[in-house]
Amino acid sequence: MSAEVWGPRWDSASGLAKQWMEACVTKQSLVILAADRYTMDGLTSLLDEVSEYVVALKTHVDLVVDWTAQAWAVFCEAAHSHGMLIFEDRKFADIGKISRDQMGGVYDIRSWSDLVTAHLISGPDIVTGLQEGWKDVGRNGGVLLLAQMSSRGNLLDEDYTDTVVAVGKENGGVFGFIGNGSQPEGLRELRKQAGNKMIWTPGVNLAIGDGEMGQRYGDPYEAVLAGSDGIIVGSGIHRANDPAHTARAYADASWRGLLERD
Ligand code: 5BU
Repeated sequence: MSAEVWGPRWDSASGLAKQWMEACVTKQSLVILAADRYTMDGLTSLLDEVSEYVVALKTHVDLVVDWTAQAWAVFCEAAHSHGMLIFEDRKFADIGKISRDQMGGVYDIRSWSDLVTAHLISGPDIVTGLQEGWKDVGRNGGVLLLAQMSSRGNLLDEDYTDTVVAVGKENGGVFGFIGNGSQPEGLRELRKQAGNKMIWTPGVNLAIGDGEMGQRYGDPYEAVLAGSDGIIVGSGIHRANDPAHTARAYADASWRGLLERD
């Protein structure tokens, strides 16, 4: 089944990419939940409600007002036990050495994250630094480089995207790229360049159009058809009246896209 739905990329995938592809097939979903809730209780109840349809949990650890290391460890353990990858959307951007050290610190991201985001603006050593961070605690992880963003007026133009992809696709520490889910044409181009790397896309919502403060939304099914391997959904799920029912709708749309794409 996995080889059928993922095509030739299945055979050449390994490590976290293969784990992701397999978990998507198990849950028949490509949904990454952007769990942008601000309390541990809010996060925990959201996770309980939607875990059946969610394949990765995207966090902003510094949003949580009552964060403690112990409560966070329990929360991460729950996500892992539901077969999810944990993805801290930290958008690292510093030099390699500081990025490595920022994987530790108060939040100790290296000890619970499987994936993190980074800008490539400071150069390729950021990927080395982040990988060293995971190595420091005997864990493996993967970096998602921001090749595009979903917000209007962002400065990641086509030349920048091309450079990020050219550098990132040759780097074993790079799991994949963030693409703009609101623009299928741009995603199609990104897919052509990205080789075997993953493309995960924020800026998707079943209600397409403009979001808050410059966020833009495209249709999740269209994003997968255009080349997205994972749809990042935040408010579309966590603000829904019935998050479980809605998460299922996103899972179905993403899975249908994967089955139908060439
Ligand atoms: P939303 O509620 O579905 O709009 O949440 C989107 C999430 O994805 C939110 O956590 C952002 O930090 C994240 N995001 C994004 O919206 N756009 C981007 O280009 C990147 C991340 Br990178």
